[in-house]
Amino acid sequence: MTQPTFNKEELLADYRLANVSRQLSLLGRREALGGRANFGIFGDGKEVPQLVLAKFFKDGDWRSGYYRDQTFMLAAGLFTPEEFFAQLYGDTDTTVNPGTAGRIMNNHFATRSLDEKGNWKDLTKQKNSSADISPTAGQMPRLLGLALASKLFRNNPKLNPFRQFSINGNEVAFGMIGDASTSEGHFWETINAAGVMQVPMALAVWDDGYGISVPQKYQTTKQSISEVLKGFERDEQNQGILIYRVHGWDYQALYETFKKGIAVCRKEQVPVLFHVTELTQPQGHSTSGSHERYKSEERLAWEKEFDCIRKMRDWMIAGKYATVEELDKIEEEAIQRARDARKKAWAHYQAPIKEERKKLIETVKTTHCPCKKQDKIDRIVEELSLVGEPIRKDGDYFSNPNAEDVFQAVYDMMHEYNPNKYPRLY
Ligand SMILES: Cc1ncc(C[n+]2csc(CCOP(=O)(O)OP(=O)(O)O)c2C)c(N)n1
Repeated sequence: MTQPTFNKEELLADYRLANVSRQLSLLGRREALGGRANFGIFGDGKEVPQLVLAKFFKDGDWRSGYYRDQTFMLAAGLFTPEEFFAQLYGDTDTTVNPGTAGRIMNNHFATRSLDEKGNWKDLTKQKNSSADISPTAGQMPRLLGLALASKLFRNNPKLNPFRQFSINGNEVAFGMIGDASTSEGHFWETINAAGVMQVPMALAVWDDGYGISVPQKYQTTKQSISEVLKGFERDEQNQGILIYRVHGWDYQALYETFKKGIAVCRKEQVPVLFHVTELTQPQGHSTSGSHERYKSEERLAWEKEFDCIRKMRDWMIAGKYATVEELDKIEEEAIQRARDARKKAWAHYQAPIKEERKKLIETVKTTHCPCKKQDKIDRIVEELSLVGEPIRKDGDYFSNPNAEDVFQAVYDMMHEYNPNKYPRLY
């Protein structure tokens, strides 16, 4: 392999992005465990391969991936640290949370293909992501469809007028999937169909050795998806799939491998698969569990040592791309960048809730009820006004322990106001 010379500024920017993304994951977990978000699932441990892959993601290309892809999305310029928190809180404002508008699970990504008037945008002039779905491997059939579309655009002249969708089929459909999800039927059907149809599909398998708590030996034959896929591999006699295997902590090898694979995929419209191995999951699968309960001491120690960001740091220092001081400073700044984003996103999420609470309190205080529940109403309103950072749950009928009382009291008020329309319920 030829030695690529890397640009120092670009490497430093990449290192910054990797660290910002990591800090988002670390803070995100705390936000979920602290009650500000319902659930958290993040991209920590996959930062370096994702930001390198994003270098080859061009305007007109499509992504069909899953919940680990935050660094890819950040690197592609399709997602910001503020949006990370907005989607974590479930902010429904499309201006700050354009990807999900609070309507799909957090760390599920999407770009908008229509403008405000509902017309198609020119999708060849932007990077595109289809909307993620939660069933693991559910993104695979769609990935195939996106790749097939480019093949049809290249081969069918009748599609030429639709210039806002494709430039002669030069696009690549980028797919991402976790190693355990390759056990799903959708994965295998997609692989087989891609090999048969020869479409420009580039699929990265992020291999961290686990599917939640299930280790690979119970999940994948031979404990290696690229090993079992060998029968699908292209050879001198047969078309098939180009398969590359690369360590997820090796910046240089990732760069060379992705560059080569995506170039062939785009030019020849052939499917490629990158088996990206030796990845880690520093915080475990999601906020629903703790990986310390199912990973051995040795595995946990190995994960620290092979953390892709740590490896990138060592490599940059060894290659004299950066000094320890420069990298330390970037790490510090990344912590602050993530904190600032959290603060901004939380304030934005809180603003309408605080406004609603204010209106509710004003309404209740100015509407006196001559019924026996008035004391209760006053108490509940007092409690609500004391909540420092109100979230929807504080006013949620189902999760507020006083909800039934609130409902009854408000209903009593309505009954006294208009007994015919609101008859006694109890
Ligand atoms: C069809 C389906 N089955 C089960 C689940 C529950 N589930 C969510 S993530 C996951 C494990 C995925 O592991 P892997 O593919 O290795 O990805 P990783 O999270 O490790 O990156 C499972 C079983 C699901 N979301 N969808």
